[in-house]
Amino acid sequence: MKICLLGDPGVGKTSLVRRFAYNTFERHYIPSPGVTVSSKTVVVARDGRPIPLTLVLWDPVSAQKTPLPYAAFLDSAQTVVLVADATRPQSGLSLPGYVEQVQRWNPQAKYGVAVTKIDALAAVTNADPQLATALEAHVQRLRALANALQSTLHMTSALLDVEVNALFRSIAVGSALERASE
Ligand SMILES: Nc1nc2c(ncn2[C@@H]2O[C@H](COP(=O)(O)OP(=O)(O)OP(=O)(O)O)[C@@H](O)[C@H]2O)c(=O)[nH]1
Ligand SMILES: [Mg+2]
Repeated sequence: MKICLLGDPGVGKTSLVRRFAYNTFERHYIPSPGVTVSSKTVVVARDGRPIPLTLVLWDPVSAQKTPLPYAAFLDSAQTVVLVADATRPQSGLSLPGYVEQVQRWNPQAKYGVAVTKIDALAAVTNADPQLATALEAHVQRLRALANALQSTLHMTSALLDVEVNALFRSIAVGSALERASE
């Protein structure tokens, strides 16, 4: 199944994929060019039987840098993962615009919402206590967006390997259940 990640530059899309597919983490920020496609096979249960499901992860350059060929990236994607940075409230603002594009090009798509870098929250709010309220409101907005999209929200850290597997597994399990009911 094809999964496409969308989010602002530097929110941690590539880091989620790296952690999930290769179990590595890179501190050095290398902005992604074009699109990187990775895959990982997970085993999920369907009708009580284990079945392998290959997740093909599309990690495109951020649309804020290069206009995305949404038609090509979203075509046949079952799920779009919307990604926002827990430490930057403005990183959630573009997500409704991405949703509009997804609904335009691939109205059948399901969603996941990932909030990244939760390991860095304490350091950021200690340095700037005023930011704490804005960050809470940011996560509340993301939670509301996830609810509106009938999606789950995962509070992740690619650095510490928190909820990264859970994010992609929940997408795989959702897809397997759906196919089982077809
Ligand atoms: N502390 C911390 N830093 C992270 C985490 N995930 C990513 N980063 C850092 O955030 C920066 C950007 O991460 P990327 O994964 O390259 O972000 P991206 O969304 O792919 O960025 P673009 O490709 O430019 O759109 C890098 O320096 C990462 O090391 C995390 O869970 N915790
Ligand atoms: Mg990237």
